[in-house]
Amino acid sequence: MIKFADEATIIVSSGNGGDGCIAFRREKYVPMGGPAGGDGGRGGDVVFEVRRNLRTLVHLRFQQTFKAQNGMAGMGKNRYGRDGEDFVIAVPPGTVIRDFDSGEVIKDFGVERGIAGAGRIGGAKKAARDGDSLTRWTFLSGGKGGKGNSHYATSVNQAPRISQPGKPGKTAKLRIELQLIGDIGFVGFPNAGKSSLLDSFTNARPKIAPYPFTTKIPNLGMLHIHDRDIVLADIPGIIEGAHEGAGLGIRFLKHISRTAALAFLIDLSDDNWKEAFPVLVEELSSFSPTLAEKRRVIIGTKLDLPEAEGRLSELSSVLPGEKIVGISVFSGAGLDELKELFHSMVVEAERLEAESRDEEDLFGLADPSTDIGGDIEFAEDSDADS
Ligand SMILES: Nc1nc2c(ncn2[C@@H]2O[C@H](COP(=O)(O)OP(=O)(O)OP(=O)(O)O)[C@@H](O)[C@H]2O)c(=O)[nH]1
Ligand SMILES: [Mg+2]
Repeated sequence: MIKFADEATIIVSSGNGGDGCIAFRREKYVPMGGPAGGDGGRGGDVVFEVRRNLRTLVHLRFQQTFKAQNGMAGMGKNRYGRDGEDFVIAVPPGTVIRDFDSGEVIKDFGVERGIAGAGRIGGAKKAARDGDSLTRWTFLSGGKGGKGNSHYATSVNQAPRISQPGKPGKTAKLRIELQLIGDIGFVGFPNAGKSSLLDSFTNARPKIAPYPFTTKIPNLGMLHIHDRDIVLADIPGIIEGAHEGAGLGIRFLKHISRTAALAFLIDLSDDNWKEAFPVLVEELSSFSPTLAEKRRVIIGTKLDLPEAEGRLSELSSVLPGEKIVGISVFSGAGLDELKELFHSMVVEAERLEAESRDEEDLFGLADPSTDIGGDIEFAEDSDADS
């Protein structure tokens, strides 16, 4: 089973510039042939590269310090030192880079939404237009190489014994975080049927059981509909007081903070069905108000059970203005309708996102960095074939 790491601490350094050289031309019968010390090479840069095939930060846990190559010193006969090679650190989409000490966001690769990868509307096309694909980004540049003594010859000093040292590279300690990116996040009380829905709509095979807190870590699955992929994110159940740590707490909400929409699952066969929605909204708001304001659909589950009878229409009447769908993963009721709804919600969200980005660009306000906080520990990746 592959470990899924969603946080790593690393130390990165760019290369030092190579020193300039002090040398003189040696020519037969010419005592001092003039300065001929070459320049040092540039130190290598530290570069981050987003790779769409990566889904974890595991590779940053085996090794934690990364250094780009130093530039070589300049040499005699005016030869330049070779530039140091860049160090390229590959990260998955959805990676956020923070300064370790201040926690400040340095770079947020999450704006390339969609684990689904290439071919998404919005992101890819827009990025190409900007010429800013965000897939390769230089974080620390290497130190400049020093000048050789040949630069210092003047009419009064034709044999300068000075050269310039290379500039040192820079070092930074970083916290790298990965935010799983789904299109639609499932929220619900434990046992509401979230994993069952993921199982029914995707080829993810999460654990399903008739007791609460079966799901301990988020699961992602891909729903294919109308020639596109929609990533569904199933997270552990939320109960009243989760924001104070009850149950598994709300730390997993971080994983759905960037979804286009949320699906609230409510078990209509359970006696607590009426309190579910207000409690969930309350817990979400205490984590992040924007989460509670996301576009959403309310799904009444387990319609096949006798206890659920009549409750779907009652739910609609107590929550006017909400999109409500009733389903049963056993009988198949409502599933097609729900798929269509997921599709239209995601498409609509993307359209608005692209529009607002265009507006921001117009006013030069584009700022992809967001701070959503929340600490996350290791988790097991149940979907090892990703
Ligand atoms: N009758 C019926 N049972 C269902 C339906 N959907 C889910 N269940 C059952 O409800 C129980 C809980 O389902 P899960 O999918 O594990 O629920 P969950 O919301 O993921 O639960 P946690 O992971 O604990 O938060 C299981 O026994 C499922 O078989 C349904 O449509 N009809
Ligand atoms: Mg579950």
